[in-house]
Amino acid sequence: MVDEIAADPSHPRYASLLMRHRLEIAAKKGMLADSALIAHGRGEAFDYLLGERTTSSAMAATRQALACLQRGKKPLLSINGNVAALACDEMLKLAEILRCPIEVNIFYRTERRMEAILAHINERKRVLGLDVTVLGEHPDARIPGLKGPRASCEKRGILDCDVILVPLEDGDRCEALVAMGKTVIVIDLNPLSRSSKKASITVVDELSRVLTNMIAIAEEEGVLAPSPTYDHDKILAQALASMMGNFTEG
Ligand code: PTJ
Repeated sequence: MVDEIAADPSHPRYASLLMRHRLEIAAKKGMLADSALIAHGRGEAFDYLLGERTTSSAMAATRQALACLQRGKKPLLSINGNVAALACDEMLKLAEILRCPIEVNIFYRTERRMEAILAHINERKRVLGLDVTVLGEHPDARIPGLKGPRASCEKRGILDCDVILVPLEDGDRCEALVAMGKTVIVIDLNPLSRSSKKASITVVDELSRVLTNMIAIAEEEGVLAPSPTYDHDKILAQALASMMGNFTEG
């Protein structure tokens, strides 16, 4: 049933059903954390309030994020279970455009999940014929200030990068990365989350929409210049106002 609906682009809930279907497939492959669907459901609820569209403040944040990634000395894209399930191809395409590595870095870390996620990414990389370095298999460093397996990372990847994109990130790790002096770019539909507040730049928009926008902008406009007047708190307040506006409009 879901297969049929997810395969029919004329269905009014096509985009949403497709994302759920991708999560179902990823769950069967052992890629997801037990709480992955809870996290997705929370994201869906915020996306409803947003009107399932990219707002002008989200687009401003997307452009600022892209500019910082393009101008970084060592940019890096971090990928977790949900991100690999929902937008693996887009992450790979963006990494190829930026000529930067991707690192698998998961919150609920197990060897089995790491293997399943890395296998999925490497398979999609092969199918798409992209030349992207995929890190995470051989962690040799730790993110300072974090305890447990979620601190594991690669020195040539997350430890040494200067600009990092961490979609759907947890608050602790976001704070730890900021404390390392990195420019931390979060994609999170919840403008009130700790990650959203603590990041250097937060895009309050749905993951696959953000990545599609970034790829299109990079292809059409080339390298962007960051705005010197970019205001993180103002962008978050505008995201929240967009949700409240939709709500009061009924
Ligand atoms: O694969 P792992 O082990 O790294 O775990 C990944 C999850 C996402 C399960 C883990 O990081 C987690 O529990 O995340 P949280 O704390 O639930 O935060 C996820 C945030 O992402 C929430 O604020 C959601 O609103 C938001 N979110 C969920 N789906 C999307 C999203 N934001 C943008 N696009 C989405 N598709």
